[in-house]
Amino acid sequence: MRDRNTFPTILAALLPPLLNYDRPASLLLPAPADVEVENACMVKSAEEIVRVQTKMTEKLPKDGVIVEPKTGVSFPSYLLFGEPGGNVGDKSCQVLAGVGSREKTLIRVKSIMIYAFGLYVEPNHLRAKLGDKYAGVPPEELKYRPEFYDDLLSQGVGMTVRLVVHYKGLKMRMVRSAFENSLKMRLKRIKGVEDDEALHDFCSLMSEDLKIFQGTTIDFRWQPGGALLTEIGGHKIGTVFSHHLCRAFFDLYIGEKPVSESAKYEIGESFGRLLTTND
Ligand code: DAO
Repeated sequence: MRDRNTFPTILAALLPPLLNYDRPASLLLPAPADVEVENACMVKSAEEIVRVQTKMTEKLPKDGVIVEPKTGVSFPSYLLFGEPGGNVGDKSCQVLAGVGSREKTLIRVKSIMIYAFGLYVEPNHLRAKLGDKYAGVPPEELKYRPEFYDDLLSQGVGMTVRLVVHYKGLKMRMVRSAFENSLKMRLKRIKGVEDDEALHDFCSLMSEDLKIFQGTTIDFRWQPGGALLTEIGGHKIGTVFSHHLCRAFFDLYIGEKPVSESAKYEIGESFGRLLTTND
């Protein structure tokens, strides 16, 4: 039988008219049953989510957002998932655990700010996967334990990284090639080979036809079952099934040599707080 992790497939390709695609919407296949969010945090009220988020990060969202200080980019304190227009009570949520920014140095002197990012987590999923092992460990201590991040990455906790483009000259081909290089190195460490079909599928989603601008959001969501969903400007671009790819992707933000060390520890501490509170 074909193992989904060995033979990753792009399962979905949604074709937003705004993004100038002309592939038929019938290419969108239903997700397999095990992609349903287990232990999903179903929404009771927006106030309740904000309360959980505030406890977790000790940052008070102002007008429902938290601002990344270096870029001034605002991140909503939570993301809701479910049918568009459906009841709020039928949606699941992820809460913001930390924010950071990505700088690159050009020709060794000039530093440019490429994007800001925020990492969101599904609180009940995190507790279900790692509560038994880490509840009670002080968050300020937990954030420095490499084993904690290894567990987060190997357990496949439901998380989303949202990038918000800051650099005005950014093109999709630059994003694709930067991800390809960064992910190859991480796959080599995780899987022993630097290239695979999933990475190829993932990079092929980032077509040059997709136009991005300052302020465009790019979401990468790790879904149960080892699925990496990409959305650009709120439009689903595709899903690639591969545990190794999901792990390599999130390793960029909470693994070894992360994009921003301060953001990684902020996120780790927030996760620690979530594991020690019960709501
Ligand atoms: O942060 O390493 C990473 C992941 C991907 C970065 C995507 C954007 C990089 C663009 C570089 C442009 C340089 C002018």
